[in-house]
Amino acid sequence: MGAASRNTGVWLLATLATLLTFALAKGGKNFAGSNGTRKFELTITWEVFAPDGFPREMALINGGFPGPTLDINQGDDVEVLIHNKMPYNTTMHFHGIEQYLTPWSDGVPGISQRQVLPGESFLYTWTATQYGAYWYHAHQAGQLDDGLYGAITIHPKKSQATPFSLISQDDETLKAIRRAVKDVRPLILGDWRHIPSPEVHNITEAANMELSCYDSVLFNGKGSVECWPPERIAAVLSDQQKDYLEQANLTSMTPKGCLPAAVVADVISSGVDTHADVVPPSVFDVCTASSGGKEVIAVTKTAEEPLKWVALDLVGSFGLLTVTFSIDSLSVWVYAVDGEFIIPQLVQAITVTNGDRYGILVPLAAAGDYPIRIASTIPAMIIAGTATLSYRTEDPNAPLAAPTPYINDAGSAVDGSVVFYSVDAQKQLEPLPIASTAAQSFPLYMRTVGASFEWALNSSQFPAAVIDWGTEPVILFHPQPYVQNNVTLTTLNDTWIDLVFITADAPMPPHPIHKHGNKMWRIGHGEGEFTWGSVNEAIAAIPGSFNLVDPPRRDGFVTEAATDAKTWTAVRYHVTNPGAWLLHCHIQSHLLGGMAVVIQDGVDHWPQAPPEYLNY
Ligand SMILES: *[C@@H]1O[C@H](CO)[C@@H](O)[C@H](O)[C@H]1NC(C)=O
Ligand SMILES: *[C@@H]1O[C@H](CO)[C@@H](O)[C@H](O)[C@H]1NC(C)=O
Ligand SMILES: *[C@@H]1O[C@H](CO)[C@@H](O)[C@H](O)[C@H]1NC(C)=O
Ligand SMILES: *[C@@H]1O[C@H](CO)[C@@H](O)[C@H](O)[C@H]1NC(C)=O
Ligand SMILES: *[C@@H]1O[C@H](CO)[C@@H](O)[C@H](O)[C@H]1NC(C)=O
Ligand SMILES: *[C@@H]1O[C@H](CO)[C@@H](O)[C@H](O)[C@H]1NC(C)=O
Ligand SMILES: *[C@@H]1O[C@H](CO)[C@@H](O)[C@H](O)[C@H]1NC(C)=O
Ligand SMILES: [Cu+2]
Repeated sequence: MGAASRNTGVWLLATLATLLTFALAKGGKNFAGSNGTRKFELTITWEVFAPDGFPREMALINGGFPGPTLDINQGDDVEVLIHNKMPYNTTMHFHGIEQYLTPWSDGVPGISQRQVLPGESFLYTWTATQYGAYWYHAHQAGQLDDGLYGAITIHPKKSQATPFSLISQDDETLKAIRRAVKDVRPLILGDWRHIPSPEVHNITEAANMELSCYDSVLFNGKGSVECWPPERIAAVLSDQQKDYLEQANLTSMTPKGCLPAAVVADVISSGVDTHADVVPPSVFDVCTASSGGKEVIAVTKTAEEPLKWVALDLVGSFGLLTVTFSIDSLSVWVYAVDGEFIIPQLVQAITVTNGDRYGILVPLAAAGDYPIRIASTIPAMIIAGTATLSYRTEDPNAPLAAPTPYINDAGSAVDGSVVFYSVDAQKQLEPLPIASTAAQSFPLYMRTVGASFEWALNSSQFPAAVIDWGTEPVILFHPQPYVQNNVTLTTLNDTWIDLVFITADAPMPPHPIHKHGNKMWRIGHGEGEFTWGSVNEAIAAIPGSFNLVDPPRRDGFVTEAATDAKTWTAVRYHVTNPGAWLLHCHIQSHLLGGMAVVIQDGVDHWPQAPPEYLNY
């Protein structure tokens, strides 16, 4: 990329920005009416901030964290102008947004664009073809862990069928539900660590092991470091955690609730030359309590409203954790998953992992302060935290409810009556037809290659952690297909594709695999070796393990954990969105460790990038 062409691109973008009057996106407000062009301006700075009470340098968007919600109507044209005022390169990805005919706005360095250098600006343009809950986050190295993210809400067009009459057929209730959904509030669930990602990267490489311990959990960017007494941590140790500790001749988790560095270095990284001694004690061991305040979702009933409902869009913006989400004493209706409406499920707990979105409706009766709880369910860490759903009725003297939890500190049900959201039982409100066979079937073996932080799909590692991209973005190679190492798959438009994620070894943790560009159907999963040459062959051999009629549809699926036996997970999708898309594990250390491939979908119909993107 020549300096001249880069400057021309920047100039073009800057001119565009001047010609079009941009409204400041602070607070999520913008000036455009519905079904027009929504314009947002995001200024990214690198500053000291203390989300959980511990000051550290991190990314702020328009001076705050998380960034403003991009509030959009389906059908709108969207323009997001970012100004990178950090001392680091960056890019912005719009998670779950299909970017139909705008693959150059997908925000993956080396795939869809060149990096946005310090001091530069970049204009992302796309059309909101979809509705529902999405989010934006940095896709440059480990910047998601530095707080570079925010929510996206896309209100469905009026003609969109809704699932609310499956929750209630009472007119007043339906009115209350529709009012709540129109006023849906994002609730971003995150994990947080005290060391900026560039430093984490350095320590990881020097120690040659994954730093699988965070400091706090956040709700919409707020949380606390809680240091629990050892008995509280010991009370919820799982068998797997006990087993790991035993193998390292240890008996307890660290004061932070983490598997000790010695377990990661000597047990999980067995056979690898590790240097746990270079890891600062604050990473795994030393717990220092601090508070960044508690997120409060305040809901007030007015006299005209006979019933009160609140709608929340849960967004899993985790770097590492998978959690159980639950609100004490309140059952919730899950009515949308990864943006799309489903047949609602009434539950008391939801497993939320990296990248997930769940739309929930909460019916409120008694006034009270209801703890909203998340608790880690991964072996690496026992950690939990709360926000508050504060509900007040029109009677200020009404007694407040005394809510009780459905889940414990390890995210498990307190008794057998607690119902978890079921992805296996997930039914789309508007199921689409699925082809009975696919044109191509790509087996992808999930494996570690060497150190505990180095991951691969098959033999190759995608260089996601590389800061200085020597190669040009894949999307610019149009019309020639591009091959980088062994990490590029190629498909034709209007064909059906199967991807099979196979655990190369057991034990293997589950991986939250996210595909850019489109949603997929999870058509099957099973235990044992995947011995078939293709998914088509597997369907013929073991039809009972597949569902081609009404399987769950999402932009991310968690692969089956392998404990003793290996497992496989098969997804199918229809290529209708030509472009270069990343397929990757959303756990930040796994992505940075290489667990990603590029899929060149519909190479026969790739759109031509406009000059301002080609030349940027
Ligand atoms: C935009 O609004 C018009 C008029 O209300 C409507 O007919 C059209 O479907 C909308 N477009 C989209 C993409 O929602
Ligand atoms: C990481 O290591 C590199 C190379 O040693 C060094 O230049 C850089 O300053 C380090 N960065 C941080 C944040 O520690
Ligand atoms: C645990 O103790 C046993 C017996 O002393 C020893 O053989 C083994 O190497 C120890 N394991 C670790 C990880 O230190
Ligand atoms: C992954 O590796 C397996 C086993 O070597 C091979 O059969 C398969 O074709 C590879 N997958 C891709 C997508 O290249
Ligand atoms: C940003 O990216 C450019 C181009 O790949 C690279 O040369 C430069 O070193 C990077 N700068 C920083 C601060 O990471
Ligand atoms: C691609 O994979 C093959 C087989 O594992 C390996 O021999 C080769 O070195 C790889 N090529 C690159 C560029 O990674
Ligand atoms: C790709 O195929 C789909 C399905 O047939 C079609 O609707 C779409 O127009 C095609 N895309 C392009 C860019 O040709
Ligand atoms: Cu992973």
